Amino acid sequence: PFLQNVLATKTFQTGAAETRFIDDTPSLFTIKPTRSLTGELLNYVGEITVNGFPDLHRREQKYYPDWHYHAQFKAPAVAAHSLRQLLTAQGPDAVTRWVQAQPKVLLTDTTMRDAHQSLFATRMRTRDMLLVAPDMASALPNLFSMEMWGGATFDVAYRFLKEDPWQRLHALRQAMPNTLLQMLFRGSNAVGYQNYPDNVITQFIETAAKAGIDVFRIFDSLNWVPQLTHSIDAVRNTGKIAEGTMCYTGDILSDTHPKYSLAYYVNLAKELVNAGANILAIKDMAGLLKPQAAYVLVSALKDAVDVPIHLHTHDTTGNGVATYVQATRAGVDIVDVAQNAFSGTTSQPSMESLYYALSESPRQPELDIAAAEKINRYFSGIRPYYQDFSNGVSGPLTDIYTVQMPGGQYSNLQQQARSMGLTDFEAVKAMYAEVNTLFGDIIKVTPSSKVVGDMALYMLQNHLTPADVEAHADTLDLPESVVNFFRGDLGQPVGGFPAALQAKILRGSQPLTSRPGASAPAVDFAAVRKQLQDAGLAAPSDEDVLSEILYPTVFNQYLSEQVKYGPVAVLDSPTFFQGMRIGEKINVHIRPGITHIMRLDNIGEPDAAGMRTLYFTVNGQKREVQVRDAS
Ligand code: 3PY
Ligand code: ZN
Repeated sequence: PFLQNVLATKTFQTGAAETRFIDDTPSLFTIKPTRSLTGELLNYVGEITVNGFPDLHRREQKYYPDWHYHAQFKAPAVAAHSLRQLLTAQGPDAVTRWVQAQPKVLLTDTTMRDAHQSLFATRMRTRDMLLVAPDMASALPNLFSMEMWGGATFDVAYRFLKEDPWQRLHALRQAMPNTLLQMLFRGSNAVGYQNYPDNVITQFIETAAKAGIDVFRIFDSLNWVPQLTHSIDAVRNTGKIAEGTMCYTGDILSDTHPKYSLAYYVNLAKELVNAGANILAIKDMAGLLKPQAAYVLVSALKDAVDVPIHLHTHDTTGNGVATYVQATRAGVDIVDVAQNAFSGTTSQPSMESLYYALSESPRQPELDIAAAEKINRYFSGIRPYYQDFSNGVSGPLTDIYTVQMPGGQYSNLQQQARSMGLTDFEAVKAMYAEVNTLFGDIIKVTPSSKVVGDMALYMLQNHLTPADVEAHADTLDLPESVVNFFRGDLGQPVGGFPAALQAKILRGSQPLTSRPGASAPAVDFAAVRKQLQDAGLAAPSDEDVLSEILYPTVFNQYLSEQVKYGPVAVLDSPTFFQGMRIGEKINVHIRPGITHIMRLDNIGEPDAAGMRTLYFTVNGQKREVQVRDAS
């Protein structure tokens, strides 16, 4: 019963803003709503106004600096070489041949995925993407791709933004028809934190490809190739582009991390290309790849494999642009950058800075810099909406060269630590590095980075040293993620597990040495579909079924919140995150041709039961909403 209105409600998810694009694209609203749902939206606005957004301190909505964005780009001219059209017409090999034959370094724009994941805990809303997406496609027609999905965006969309990530994908697909859309895929962990059975991985890839993903960047959090091959095969079968990915850790030019030598990466690259990767990605998630190392690594890879090399870094340590310049000199084909306002520190290096850093280079990217700077005005305008979720990093963190914490983890672990009463993040970072050594110097990226983070917090909370853990691991109540890791649930780390520690942690039980996905029973999709139907979702799509499999609790919470609060994705971001001020008036563009004008007239005092009445005027009619004041 809680799902009665869900189908109607779900169709609103992309019904975003006052834009020509949205008005001109009625197919975003495939099912007509049966009623206006204003009451539900008022419930949401009332709740946030009184009690604040979950995880944020309640306070009155801020006043934002005035900002203006009037980019008037021409309608998306079909670029002379729309890679998306090339992929559709001739397949992935035609795209990679084109990339290799042209002389410039190409760019992937990560603003809509990794940049906000790494700066603002993944909170960028679909509405704020859709308002600029058609302009971005017009202004930046020569990008290799736009990374806008995958990683943490999937569950955060449902969990915190109360919107459907699949709808985001469909809407951006429509908004940028000639741009290759790229996602980050965690190999056997899909867009989750655990291994999934092979049939779930295949089904996810097929469904995402159908919904509009063109490039799948596939990585494994331990660089364990057997965990990648199934996903690479599945992507190849869809005719889309498979980027086989090596996660970079250590330092190839020093002997401090002997497992992660140049020879190690060259061999790994060959294995990935032999496994069918169309492109080879280097994923430097913590910003450890120094400029000269980038030169050496890319040069060696260009000699070793004959596919394009795509380099991803984070600017955490402050040398990102220098790393890209050296990689460009060595012949890297594609690099990942973000718009100025969403670049730097834990995010990607700036697109615009890199452009200027490569002045006079024959490989300087094809970029209309004035157009890019105009697009950047939009992102500068929305950035303050997300400031509350910032990780607080304001400059380079060179200690990350030793701590090796991924950009995307930096803010998450801070929040996790604070919630456990651990306020000294420097101590957390130091312990993180010690845990890494204790675990045998492993690759740290989602989800293996979470294992290291969980263990560091656990040790700090329990005042344990690495020596204590080595001595007493058989009696300690270790975090579940740590025990699962040592059991082999995430796969096998480079060089194997530290044997003595593993034996103690597992207390006699045998670890897995084979790929967990191979032995996991296949999921029965029909049964999951039936379960959703029984719960009241009339016609669950393949997308709904996958969401239910990956994130059952989060997905069900999302569905019931849709019933309670309606299509909250249509609200502007200041209202969505902070509610309304008394006297404030907002326009809510529900769907083409339907705009509600809402004003908050007053807020009553709490009654004996703690309920406040909020008085609104909606399209000239008085409306009241009751909200429990949780303070
Ligand atoms: C993710 O898996 O979400 C990442 O961005 C890893 O770097
Ligand atoms: Zn990243």
